[in-house]
Amino acid sequence: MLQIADYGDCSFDQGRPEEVPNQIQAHIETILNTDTAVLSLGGDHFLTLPILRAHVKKYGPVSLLHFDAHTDTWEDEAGRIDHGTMFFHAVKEGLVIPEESVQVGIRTTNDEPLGFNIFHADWIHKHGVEKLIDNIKNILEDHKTYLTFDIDCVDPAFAPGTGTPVCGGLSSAQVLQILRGLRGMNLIGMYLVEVSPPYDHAEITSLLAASIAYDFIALYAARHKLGEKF
Ligand SMILES: [Mn+2]
Repeated sequence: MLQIADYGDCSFDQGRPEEVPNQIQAHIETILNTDTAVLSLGGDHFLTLPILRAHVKKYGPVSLLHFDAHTDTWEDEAGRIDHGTMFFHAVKEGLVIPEESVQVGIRTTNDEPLGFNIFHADWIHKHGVEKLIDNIKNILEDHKTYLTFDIDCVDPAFAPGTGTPVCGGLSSAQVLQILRGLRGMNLIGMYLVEVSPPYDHAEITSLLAASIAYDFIALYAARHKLGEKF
């Protein structure tokens, strides 16, 4: 059994947007320092960067299990952080080990994968979920892994409520099958992002997001309460 608390929102000063990443990192560190795992919900995917910084401060460099239509590793020489560049920065800062990390459901192009293991949506549709799960297990092994899930990994037919939808994605059933196939992974933190209720229809996307978040908690419990490993 897990004890779970809703810790509320992370507040910040809208007049000082440049301070937001540091405030979020400090907020996450406060929770991690109590030896509590954090499931973060909502917002722009770039927030993974300060959240990762907090986790790496505690755990050291981590593997990333990243569900998305986009790699979010586009280079940004100017040091600007946004929801397409944060994993470029995460690699350059040494927060994640790309060779021990996996990106799932990608269906946009990026000439520089930065060493990440990428499983495009096309590959998954061709080879199937079971083969994907085997590959993910072989790459993640027992490495400490941070799980970050952009809802746009899922096809807009199942998750229309998001800002940058791309057709040809995974179904909601495939996503749940993948997560349930990864019981035993060494999960240290979780983040579900880019759900945008104004773009949603009949709460389809929100329902899926809630289901995925629930499965994240079950995945964490399997490892940390039941002691399961791959
Ligand atoms: Mn995305």
